Amino acid sequence: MIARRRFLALSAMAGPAFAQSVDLHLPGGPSLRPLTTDFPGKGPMIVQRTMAPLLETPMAVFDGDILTPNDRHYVRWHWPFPTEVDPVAFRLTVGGRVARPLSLSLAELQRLPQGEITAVNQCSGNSRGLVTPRVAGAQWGHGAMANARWTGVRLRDVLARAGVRPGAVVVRFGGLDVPPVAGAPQFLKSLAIDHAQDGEVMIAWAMNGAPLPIVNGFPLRLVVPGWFATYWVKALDRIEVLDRPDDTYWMAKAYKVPANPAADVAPGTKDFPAEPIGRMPPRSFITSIADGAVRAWTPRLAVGGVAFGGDSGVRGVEVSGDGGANWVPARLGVDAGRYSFRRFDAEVAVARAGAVLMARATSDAGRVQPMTANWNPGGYARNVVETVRVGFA
Ligand SMILES: Nc1nc2c(c(=O)[nH]1)N[C@H]1C(S)=C(S)[C@@H](COP(=O)(O)O)O[C@H]1N2
Ligand SMILES: [Mo]
Repeated sequence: MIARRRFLALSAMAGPAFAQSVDLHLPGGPSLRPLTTDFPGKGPMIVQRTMAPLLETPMAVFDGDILTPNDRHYVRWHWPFPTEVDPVAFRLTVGGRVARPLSLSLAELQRLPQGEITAVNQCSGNSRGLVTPRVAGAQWGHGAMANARWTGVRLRDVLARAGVRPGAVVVRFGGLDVPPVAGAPQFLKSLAIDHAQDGEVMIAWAMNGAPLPIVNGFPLRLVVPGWFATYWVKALDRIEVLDRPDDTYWMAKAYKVPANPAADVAPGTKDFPAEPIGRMPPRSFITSIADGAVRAWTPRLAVGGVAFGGDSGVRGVEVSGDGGANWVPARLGVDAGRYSFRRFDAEVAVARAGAVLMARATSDAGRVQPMTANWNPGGYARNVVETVRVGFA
């Protein structure tokens, strides 16, 4: 499945050439971003930062197939990514509180029962650039998310092969990326032992039937359906079973949210009970019309987009053409499983003066997108009903 070749990503080092730019309509600051095609395996992507790369998927990409093409899947690294991986020499180690520590080649791993799941990979800080008052961090628009069909093996089966010993509390994951400065914390993330063994968490090597692009974690990554992408460790090469909670930086200090279901505190609040971010709430995005577009006048406007339920499926999507005063139910497209994007389409009545379009998803778990935005200092877990303004010529 994985070609026996090395991936080189030298062009990413050379300094991208910027041709076009994209307006993300961010309220708090400069909102134009350049587009680049200079990253390996990637088509035109919105540059938020070149190294370590933060590349955003343009919204129009989500208006196509519900599976985001691999060459448009967003990219986020905390530290410079591994630019060269030899898939033959590569080993995945499993250690800590296990009966039989493992060192698995890709071929050995791929002999375990294989499976597939379609799931949305969404950064905890997706849409952070829309958060008001403004918060620090990558000023993403809505494109720090992507949907893909992932192929791999169950984490549970790998752990069973190693034999988890009594007293296991969490499973910690790390990848090939190393911090460039001494003393900076290696990117490590952990899941509770029961979650790690739920049969859904997966070690994947393919995205939409092709090997993972190097910037998306070649040769292996963790897939944690329904959970924010911070847990989806890329270039995964080490798994450790711990007999205590993980107190290292990326679990204990970073990616903490207010300990309430909306991850919400009053703007400016610094001290609050916090917990590691986890499951995703429902979201929906209008993709058929760009924010700020000007169209020929029509009293009824066709509106389409994508929704996902977060940690459950999409029960329904409503669309409004008048800023939320009136709503109509949307038709839902193909159901590719409860963790996938789901297409929606509707027609809404709009005023001659302009349309204020909104979409509002309800998850199978009964969670509805709120009309007012949450706020937390990390700008995490935004899921407010978003607005697309359209003018008529
Ligand atoms: N090894 C490694 N894995 C990682 C990260 C990282 O910095 N290093 N970042 C995480 C975060 S915060 C996100 S949003 C996703 C991004 O996945 P993508 O680049 O494939 O879109 O990778 C996750 N996995
Ligand atoms: Mo992220």
